[in-house]
Order: sequence, then C-alpha cells, then structure tokens
Amino acid sequence: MWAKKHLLYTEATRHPFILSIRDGSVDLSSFKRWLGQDYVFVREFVPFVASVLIKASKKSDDGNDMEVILGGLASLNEIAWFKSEASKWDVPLSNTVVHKANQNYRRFLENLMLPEVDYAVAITAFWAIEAVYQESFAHCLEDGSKTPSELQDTCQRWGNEGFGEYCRSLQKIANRCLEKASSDVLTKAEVTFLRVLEHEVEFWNMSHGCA
Ligand code: HMH
Repeated sequence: MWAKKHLLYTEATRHPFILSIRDGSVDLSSFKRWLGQDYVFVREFVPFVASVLIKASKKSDDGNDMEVILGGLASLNEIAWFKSEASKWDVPLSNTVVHKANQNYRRFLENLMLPEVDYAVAITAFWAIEAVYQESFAHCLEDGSKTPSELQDTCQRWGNEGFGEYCRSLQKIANRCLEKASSDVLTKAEVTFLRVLEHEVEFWNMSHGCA
C-alpha cells in the first residue's frame, strides 16, 4: 500500500505535463485545455471545500481548523483568477466541454460532500488535492527550471511559499484527525487519498492530450 501510494504521488506531482512546463517544452494548446478544464473543476471544488468547512464546524475540537479552511476558501477566489487568466490566453470559459476525467473527478467530490462522510476523510482529501498542485507547480519554480515567463503566474498561484504553508496546515489537521480515527475511518481515508491521486493523474493526462 505504501509503495503504491509513493509511486502514485510521484506520478501525480511529476507528471509529463508539469515536467514540460518546467523544461519549457510545454505545448500551449495543452496548457489552455488544462486552464479551461480546471476552471470547471474549481467551480465544483469550492462547494466541496465549503462542505469541509461545515464538517469542521460540527466535528472539530480545534478552533484553528475553521480559520485554515476559510483561508483556503478565500484563496479559491481562483474563480476570479481563472477569468483574468483565461482572457489573457483567449480561452473561452462559458461553453467549455467538460472532459470525462473532469466529470469523474467532480462526481467523486460530490460524493465526498455527503454529510455521512467523516471529517477526517474529507480533510484528508482536501489536503491531498491542494498538495498535489502545490508540489507540482512549486517544482516548476525551482532553481534550474526553464518555465516560460508567461506561465510563471500560474505556477506562482499554487507554487508560492504561502500556499505551501497553507498545505502544511491542512496536513497537520488531517494528521491530527487521523490519529484519533477508528480503523474503519483510517481505511476510508487511505482509499480516498489514493483516489485523489488517481484523479489528479487522469486530470493531467487529459490536459496533456493522452486521455
Ligand atoms: C484538478 N486539483 C485540480 N485543480 C485544482 N485547482 C487543484 C487541485 C488545487 O486547487
């Protein structure tokens, strides 16, 4: 299980699409496809994060959780960011055809929004979803990367140090919840974590045009 997790995590955070941004060989039509699809994704991600906030307000014994999650929601003003980025790249957002991988991912999120899903499971998923983007885009900003200047804004959006700090806060919350979780919830959280990684890989595949 651990080896599989490790492998999938690397696949999700070092995907060929991300590596192509980092080495400057990225195909701009892939980038635009990703941008349009991610906008659609984020519109579903916001209600998911709101559902995690509601779970935190009911279940959590640590007053800090709500602040961290609220901070995440505020940064999901990605909606506005997407709109300006899309107009910069001439990507129409209104009639985007929602790709299969995106539909599957959004359906997965919808299920995680159900009230019967444990807070520990939902916050683990939330952390993993954010962490994949953080680790992926931070990789494109490291010394020695040849990320094209016009893609720097996008990489900064998720790759910046503040976003990294926020992901570490989410991880701390998830760890705290999992330490106290029953073995049943722990298993569900593990499975959910792996599903997130699979969906992220499929999402990148779609942008890259290999799906
Ligand atoms: C597919 N995963 C996907 N899109 C995002 N915007 C994030 C994660 C992080 O916010």
